[in-house]
Amino acid sequence: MASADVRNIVILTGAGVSAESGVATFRGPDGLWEGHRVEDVATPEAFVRDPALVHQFYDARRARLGEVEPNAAHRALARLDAEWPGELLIVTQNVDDLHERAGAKRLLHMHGELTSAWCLACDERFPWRGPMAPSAVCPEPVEGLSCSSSGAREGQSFDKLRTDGSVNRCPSCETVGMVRPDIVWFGEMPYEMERIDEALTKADLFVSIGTSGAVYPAAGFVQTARYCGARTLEINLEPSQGSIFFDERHYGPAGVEVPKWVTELVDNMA
Ligand code: BV8
Repeated sequence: MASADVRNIVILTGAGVSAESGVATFRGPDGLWEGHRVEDVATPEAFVRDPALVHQFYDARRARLGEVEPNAAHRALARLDAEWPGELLIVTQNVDDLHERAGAKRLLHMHGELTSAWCLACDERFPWRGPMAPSAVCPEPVEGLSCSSSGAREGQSFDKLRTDGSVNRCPSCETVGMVRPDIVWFGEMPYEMERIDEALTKADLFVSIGTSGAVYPAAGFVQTARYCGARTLEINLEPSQGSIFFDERHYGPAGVEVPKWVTELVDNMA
């Protein structure tokens, strides 16, 4: 695909782009998600039914971020982002922070982020690190030291925390127990759909990387892009559920195929 006539690019990524970093993909061989049925951990109903289980599930995935690093696919996309003179938007379904840790800037998380929290009492969103489960308490206070390790925000004094010990406290309205993961669950509206649609309608090239094409509306983006005249490329370990909609397909590990594709594109840039 000659890059000469390509100006505006939209790249959709899924769990496959983080697989080589050791982040579990969506559905394991047993169809379960890290041992859980999706409906038990990634739906608003599940959060009402068993918030402790949902917090435990996301606290574990948030902690895992500290044990993984971006891989060659993340780095190649960050390079393309830095060097591409035309429009470029990386739309990720992933809630991990590996794209931005690799340096990608023109990036949006349509399904939310593990490192972000949402207070249901005051509707504020804010960065979050560490556990969020209301049962998780702050470690014994040490004079003058902020307990960033346990989810409290920088500079937040201890005194207030000691009142109930829970880390699940909103930094802006101080409500305890109403902070939830800032993640788009099934049945909830994905983030920034207008911005995504606008980029899809202007795209000359739509590229899908490491996604099974099983979850909508993301799985429908290729058809929107095609309908608006874009050329379409799939890079995946195996054909996805939407592979018939792609003009070109590169099958193999993202850590190999993505750097190859980026080098070809950048080297042939006009
Ligand atoms: C909504 C956050 C209203 C949580 C996620 C139309 C038809 C049917 C159903 C629906 C429909 N429209 C809506 C639905 C319902 C539902 C849905 O799609 N259900 C599916 C299961 C049938 N969708 C929703 O509920 C969405 N909301 O529709 O709201 C609306 C309607 C219209 C317009 C706007 C709004 C919300 C969905 C979002 C749910 N949240 N994530 C969390 O992560 O904790 S979805 C989650 O699952 C991921 O974010 C991702 O989106 C999806 C997983 O898919 P993949 O990332 O593709 O991962 P998977 O493991 O499946 O595949 C990995 C692929 O990588 C494989 O192909 C593999 O071969 C490949 N691979 C593996 N290793 C490598 C590799 N490739 C390259 N290299 C490797 N090394």
